[in-house]
Amino acid sequence: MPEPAAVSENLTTLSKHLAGHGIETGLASVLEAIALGCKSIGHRVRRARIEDVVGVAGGENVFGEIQQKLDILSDEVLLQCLRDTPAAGVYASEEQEGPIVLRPASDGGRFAILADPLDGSSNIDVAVSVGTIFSVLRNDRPDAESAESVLQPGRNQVAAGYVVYGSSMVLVLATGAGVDMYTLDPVLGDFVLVKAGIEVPAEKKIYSINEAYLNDFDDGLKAYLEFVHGAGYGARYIGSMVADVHRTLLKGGVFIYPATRKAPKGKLRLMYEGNPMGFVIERAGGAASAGATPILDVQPTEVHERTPVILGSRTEVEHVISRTHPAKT
Ligand code: P6P
Repeated sequence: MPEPAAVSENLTTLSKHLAGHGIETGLASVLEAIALGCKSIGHRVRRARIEDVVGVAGGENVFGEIQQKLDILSDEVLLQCLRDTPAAGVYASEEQEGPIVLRPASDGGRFAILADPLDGSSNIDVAVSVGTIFSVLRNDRPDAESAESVLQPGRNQVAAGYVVYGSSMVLVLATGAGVDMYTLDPVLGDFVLVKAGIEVPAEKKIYSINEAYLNDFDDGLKAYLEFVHGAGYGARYIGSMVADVHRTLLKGGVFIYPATRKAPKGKLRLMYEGNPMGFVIERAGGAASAGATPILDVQPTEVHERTPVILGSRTEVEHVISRTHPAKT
């Protein structure tokens, strides 16, 4: 009797893996709702040109930035998925002026979810990888203050992650149990575990920064760039945070979106870009700094505030901070 063929495919789905690692039911339901929303968003991204939803929507977001059609579509999809999830209490996103209270904690809404529904959306028109970034906090304020429950430091996150819409649809999820990577199996229609316990390489000679802003960088950052230019580093910059961070997580190196003279707090948002990516990288053994302090220790005062981001391999982040903030080393 021939040996049965070994099951080469890993059929551990997201739901099964969460249940197997003691993730509380309410949080698991929120993460599964986010994953469902991302499957739908990924499908729309892939069909953007067919459905003629590339390009600008004609309106602006709360910051006066041009909104892409898919930015709005993606936000609506995530919001709908979370409205249908009893444990989801508050939703805030780059596309929403302020936090939306879905249900108070007293009615089961025990988690606050923040998201950049479609990060890097201006790259869609040219088929560059984009993604959804999400952060989950406990909605632990009295009902009357639910909307303010999102203003917590990133250290308080109970889960965070992102989905890359690229050559495949990849979900990276950080929880108390570590950082795991799933790929959407188009046949199963589900995210299946492909790598558990991801760790950022301790060092790697790759730096990722938009050097077009060189003249606006401070002297410390210019000194860092002189160092890497003479030390055999490779430069990689996709211009899509999710893609640049995903590469940094898997291969190592450092991703930098710094403060500049024109943007003294940088461009990226603390609550739904810096914090979730910082949580993923720290849970994977890397470092994530806002310059003078770890990103996750920044006490937010406003849901859309910006932060400098320096994250990746511990040694590589150290090379940056030792030059930009010498007193901190
Ligand atoms: P720049 C995309 O627009 C984004 O928000 C991030 O995904 C990306 O890291 C950054 O802006 C790129 O900004 O100024 O280099 O084009």
